Amino acid sequence: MEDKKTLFSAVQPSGTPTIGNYVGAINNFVKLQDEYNCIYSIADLHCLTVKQDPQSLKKATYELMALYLACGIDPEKCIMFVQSHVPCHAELTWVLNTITYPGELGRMTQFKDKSRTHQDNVNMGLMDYPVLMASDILLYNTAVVPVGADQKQHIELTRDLALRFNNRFGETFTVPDGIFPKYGAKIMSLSDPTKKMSKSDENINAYVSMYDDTDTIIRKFKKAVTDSDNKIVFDPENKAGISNLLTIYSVFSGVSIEDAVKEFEGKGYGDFKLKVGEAVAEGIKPITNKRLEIIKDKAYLNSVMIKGAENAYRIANRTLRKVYKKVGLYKAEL
Ligand code: ATP
Ligand code: LTN
Repeated sequence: MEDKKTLFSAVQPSGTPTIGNYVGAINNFVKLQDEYNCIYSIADLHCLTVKQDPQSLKKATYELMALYLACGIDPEKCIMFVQSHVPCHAELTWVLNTITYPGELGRMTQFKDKSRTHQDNVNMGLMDYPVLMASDILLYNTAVVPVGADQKQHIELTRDLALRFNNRFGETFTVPDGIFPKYGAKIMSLSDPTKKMSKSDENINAYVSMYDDTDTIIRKFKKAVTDSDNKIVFDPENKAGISNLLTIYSVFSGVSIEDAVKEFEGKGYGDFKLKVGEAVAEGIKPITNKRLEIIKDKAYLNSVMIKGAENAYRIANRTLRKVYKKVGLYKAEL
């Protein structure tokens, strides 16, 4: 690999990815692939922390790899792999667990939220989720991690664990930085613009899936909750719904938010919502066409996954051996 910094990120194959995942993460994965040595994972082990239908999880994993490729992530430039194909992730998690305190995991906003929404299944994995995420990142000497704003706390914990380990056992891990998109780091729900758009929302009108067709996308934007004063201005605090739509429009049309505000000056919300829906549908259409092509080619998709896992394993295993040595695990050699 060239002398570039390493970048790592991942998306969970839990349900269908939304335009929030695209704007907050995948779209930036594509943009950053020339500047860094990029490693993009599909975090299937993370998914097990909430109840999954095994068949759906399997399908979603395969489909997410097709989406990565359809969005323009290039397997010749980046390492693309499925987390569970590289056993080092689970192994490093065990070691990092021994320097992590239950208090710091219990404080995590995502853990508290998911404990509330999945009351029937508050399991140890849900609590340990951020340690597995730290392992993902630290195995690859990662310098930067592009994620949406909701992952800020997990990146902070990753930094704390890297520093704690380095202090106790000597310089081992690179301490990573999170990078967040300037606009769109938190795309909001279309039915409640005070809430994050989430693929696990039970109301399907709350999110636009990357797998939705043109009519569905336009219908969902028509229904988007806004306010009643009919002014199109960018003010996320007081006009969350309209500002969210402006952000989405800007990302999908390539027009800046300032220019979008000018474009819609004096127009009604109905017109505006239709234009946003059309821009998103137009942006998603070529991705969908490509995705449906790629999905048919199982041999190609599997070969990308296998090559990715081999390349990832080579790097991850080197780090894991170093960690085992530092903490004093005996290695038998002849
Ligand atoms: P779930 O809803 O199942 O908890 P999620 O979509 O929140 O899943 P991931 O699939 O792991 O979680 O998210 C992958 C990436 O997408 C992360 O970088 C996350 O920050 C980003 N992301 C998720 N939702 C949004 C959103 N609404 N706006 C911007 N970025 C988002
Ligand atoms: N927890 C992340 C997904 C994720 C991730 C990672 C992101 C798993 N491992 C490593 C960046 C780096 C989420 O967005 N829910």
